[in-house]
Order: sequence, then C-alpha cells, then structure tokens
Amino acid sequence: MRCIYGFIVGVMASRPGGVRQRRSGVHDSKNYVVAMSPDVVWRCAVRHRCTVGCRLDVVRLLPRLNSPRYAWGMRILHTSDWHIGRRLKGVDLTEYQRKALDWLVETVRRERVDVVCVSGDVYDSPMPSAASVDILDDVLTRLTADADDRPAVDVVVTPGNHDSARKLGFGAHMMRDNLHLRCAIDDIATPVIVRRAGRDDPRPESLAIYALPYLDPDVARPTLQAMLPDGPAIPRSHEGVMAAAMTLVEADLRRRRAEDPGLRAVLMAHAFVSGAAPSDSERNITVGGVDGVPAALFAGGGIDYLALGHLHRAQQVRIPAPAAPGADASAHPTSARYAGSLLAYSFSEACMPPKTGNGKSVVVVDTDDMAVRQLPVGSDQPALVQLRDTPERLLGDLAERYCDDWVSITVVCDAYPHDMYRRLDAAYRHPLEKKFEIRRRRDTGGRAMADLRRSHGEFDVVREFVRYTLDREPTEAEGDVLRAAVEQARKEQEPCD
Ligand SMILES: [Mn+2]
Repeated sequence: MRCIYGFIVGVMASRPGGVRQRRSGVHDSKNYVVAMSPDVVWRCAVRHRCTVGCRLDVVRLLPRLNSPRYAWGMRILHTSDWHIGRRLKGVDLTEYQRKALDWLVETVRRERVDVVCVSGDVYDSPMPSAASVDILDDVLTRLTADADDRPAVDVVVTPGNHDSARKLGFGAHMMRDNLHLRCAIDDIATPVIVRRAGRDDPRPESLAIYALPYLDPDVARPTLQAMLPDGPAIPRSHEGVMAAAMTLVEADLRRRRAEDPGLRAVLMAHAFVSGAAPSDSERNITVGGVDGVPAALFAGGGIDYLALGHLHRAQQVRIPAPAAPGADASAHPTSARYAGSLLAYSFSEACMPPKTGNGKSVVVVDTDDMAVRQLPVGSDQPALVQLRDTPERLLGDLAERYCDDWVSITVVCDAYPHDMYRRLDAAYRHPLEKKFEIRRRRDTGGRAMADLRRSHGEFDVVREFVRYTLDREPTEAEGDVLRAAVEQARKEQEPCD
C-alpha cells in the first residue's frame, strides 16, 4: 500500500496550487503527506481524477471498493449566459466569445467532465445572426463529439429570456443522443438521465437533471396549469410559475428516489432568485412589479444542486432550511449557484483591481460529495475599468496606467473642458464610454429644470439652459454661437412658399 500512497502524493503535488484538505486529515505541503487512511486516499483519488490515470490503480487495490459510499460520482460543469452575438458599447466580442468557448471545450476534456449544463441565454437575441449560429453549432459539435478514451460528454442546454425557445429547440429530437436541448415546457418534469459505469464497477450510476427553460409567466402559465389540472390557479408571477414547475419536478423526483434513494438531482433554472446581486447587463424581467422568485421555493424539494442562469455575476445563493423539516431534505440539502456570464457585458462587472477575463468563471460540481469549485474562464477579454476623476488625472497618470484596458470614463469638472473627447481618444486605446459630470458651485434649490419664467424669447431660453447646466452666464463667443443657432432654427421653421 505504501507505494500506492506515494504515487498519489506525486499526483496531488503536481496539481497547480497543491491540495489541502485539513478537514479530512490530508496535508500536502512541500510534497509531504501525513495521516492518510485508505478512505482519504480514495476520496482524493476520486476528486482529482482528472490529473493522471491513477484512479483505476487505486480502485483495484483499495479495500472499500464496493462500499456504496465510495461510488464513482460524476463531474458536472455548470455555465450560463453566453450571450453569443452580444456587443459591448459597440465593440464586437466575437473573438473573445470564441476564445472562451474554446477554453470551455478544452476544460471539459482536461477535467474529465461528464455533463455540461448551460442554464440559458445561449444567444443574446431571439434572432441570432448566422455567425452566432455557427459559433454555437461549432461548440456543441465539439463538446458532444465521441472521445476514444472515455464516454461522450452529455450536454444539456436550456433557453433563457434572451433566447427564442422554439428556435433554439429546433431539431432537438434529431440531435445526437448526448445533446439535450430542453426548450419545451411540457418536458420540465422529465429529467435528462445521465448514466455512467465505472470500468471495474458494473452498476451504472445515475444523475437526474431537470432542465427548466426560462418560464415567462404569461407564456408558461397555460401549459403549467394544464399539467396540474387538480392544482389551484397559478398566479401571474415568476413565483407562481416557478412554484408550479417545482411541484411537478418534486413529484417526479420523489417517484424516482423511491426506487433509487441515492439518486443525485440537479435543477437548471433561468430566474432571478430574490436576494442575489444583479449587474447592469441583464434584461429586466419584471412582471406585475416583481422580478424575482423567493429562494425558499427551492428548499426541501430534494434537489442537490441548483444550476442557475440569468444573473451575470457568479455567486452562491443561500437556500433557507425548509419550513417543514423532513428526512428527505436533510439527506439532500440544496446548494445553489449562478455560474455568471462567460464574459463581462457591462462596466458594472469590472473587477477591482482590473484583470483580464474580468473574473468570469464556470462551476465544477462533483456528485460524490457535491463539492463545488470555480474555474476562471480563459477568454482573454481585456480588463474593464471604470474611471471617474478630474480632466488632469484622466489625461495624466490614469491614462498611463489604463491606456490598454477597456475604459468607461466619467470626467468630473466645473465646465466642459475644451476638446476633451479628442484628447481622451488620444490618451486611451479603448475609451468605450465617455461621460461628463459637471460640479455645481451653487445649490439650484432642488430645481430639476431650468427656470424659464423670466424668459422673453428663444435666446433667453438657451441662456437659461447654460446658466442651469454650467452655473454661469454664456461668454460673448458662446452667446454669438447660440444666437446664430437660434436664428438658423427660426429660419428653418418659417413656412416656405
Ligand atoms: Mn443573461
């Protein structure tokens, strides 16, 4: 046994960042490992199976092979909000979206992922361009392609609020067996079942993936109501339709767990779970004044992992303990996450300090112990930076530091500085957004508008506007320009014969 341990030590030490599992008694500092029981070795081998083909050697030699506690487990990669075809302030992002998806295909291979879940907003538009369709076609083809050394990866895709469910779901029945485009509401209570068998273990292990398309309350209600003929009327809200969907999902899961108590279950959903943090790049989905569903809806239903889409910031969502405690809920506590978008699609998603790729990530979940990891997306998207400062600093040290990044600039000044747009364009390579914030010296008395009561003509109106905006009288030269503009406008409005 000693030599096997040594082998695994080597494997773990070769992982970037090493392995540290104090809880289970494994230490991996300076390539020295202590206190390894067969249990711990097995857990580590399963967890880090992606690194080297050590897994099978361990399986043959470890004594607890047939214990159901140490089943194989599957590895899920959860991602969402690709928004293929999206632009950022007029900049074409195709190059970075392609890179991110190439990285995804490579990561799925390297991490030996079993299932990829894409939780909605695959495209940015219900009418994607031909180029966007090509990108999705290419990535799905590569992800689902047969591989010689392992079973093919299963890919589950659901539409988000930006996608057209019908168009994304075109031809779903004719696709490869391992590509699951789950776009129809009728299918929500029928999970995608993924089966994997270990080479030395003839019993296949199953994972149930319930894949909900984005449920628009107005579109989904009639179908869901027909699927729940004896249920109460579904209210016109996100909470109403999601509660109905969960009723159907939980009923199906209860039936399956009665036969297979250890069955793991994942739910993919595209929704705004109340309490999570939005950014500036999601489209509002408010219906009846409410845009969210309460997290408590997902409590106690027996879902092991909730793979969320819609919010573009990666984040964990806390699912409260179920109101009515039951044995089922404690056996399957729900962990929930937003994977976040593939790229940053607004300046509100900028990292501090700025970094290439803007901190975007995907989630990897291992079903043996439902451990979760975040992997940073390799998109090479330039760092987004928000700058808000005086013209001097913006054209000085800040320009030097951020000249190659994608910047949003807010110029804070007392009056519009001369030629500022051109100077900013010269100082920065990618000034994607330029705004001005004029400081007011005098309190306007809470007025939201210019005071036009003392105006006697058009020129008075524009002069009052200058006073209101810049807090001073127009200069003589400005007065001439304004007078000429007023004159011109008046001429153009005169009826011609
Ligand atoms: Mn989205």
